[in-house]
Amino acid sequence: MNAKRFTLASLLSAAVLVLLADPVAAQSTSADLINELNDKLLYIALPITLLVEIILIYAVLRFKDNDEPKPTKENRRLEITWTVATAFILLFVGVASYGVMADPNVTFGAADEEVAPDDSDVLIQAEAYQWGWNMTYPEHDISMESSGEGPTIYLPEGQDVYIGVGSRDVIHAFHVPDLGLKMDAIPEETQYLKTSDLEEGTYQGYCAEYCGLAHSNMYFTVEVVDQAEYDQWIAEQTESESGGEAGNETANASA
Ligand SMILES: [Cu+2]
Repeated sequence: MNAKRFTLASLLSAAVLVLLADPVAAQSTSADLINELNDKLLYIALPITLLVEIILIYAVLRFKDNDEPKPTKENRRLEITWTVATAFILLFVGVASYGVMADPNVTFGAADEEVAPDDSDVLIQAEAYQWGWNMTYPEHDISMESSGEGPTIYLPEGQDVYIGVGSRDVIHAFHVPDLGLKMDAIPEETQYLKTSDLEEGTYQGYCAEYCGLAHSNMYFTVEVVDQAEYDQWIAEQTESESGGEAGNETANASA
């Protein structure tokens, strides 16, 4: 195979790889931003990998019978070229990453008191413990403990969502991979996640920090639904919290 054909074949296979690596449609702004950055870095990394591999294979084949190899003498042009090229690549990676890292949909991380979502926003507190989750909607007095498969939280599509992540005992982590959400759950601290433009669907959540014996049981489910269904769910939960449980408590107290 001559050099031209080899280069062409390499570039083609690189293009195929990029197509295969293309992620499915975004499920939230957070996931969107992270996947886009991943793509950009892949576009940069592939040609560099190819260039290095091609030079390596060329050198091996071309000089394999050379018994007296001579080192390359000083080559100012070559040195300037690779210094400038590296600077450009690093600059691109830095700027692209900063754009994503500075986005509140990826790193919101405000301290306790600073979060003041609008009335239209959704606020959830996710408290981890050994070994489960206590999910609360402070604005609606809804509270859910882990049982069996773990709690299911409902989120409305198209709204800004804030999730306060904390822990009752040791360090855990709130992680919903498909929504691009991940945050450490640290005792006596609440760190916030923010996301928006959620896609309707069911998403699996995990504890992503090994936290002891039943760490693997720390599941939860995120159900993204349309606004009407969300409002209905909130109404049902509020009813059962105020009606059902309060009723039970009075019944127990009187018994
Ligand atoms: Cu955990």
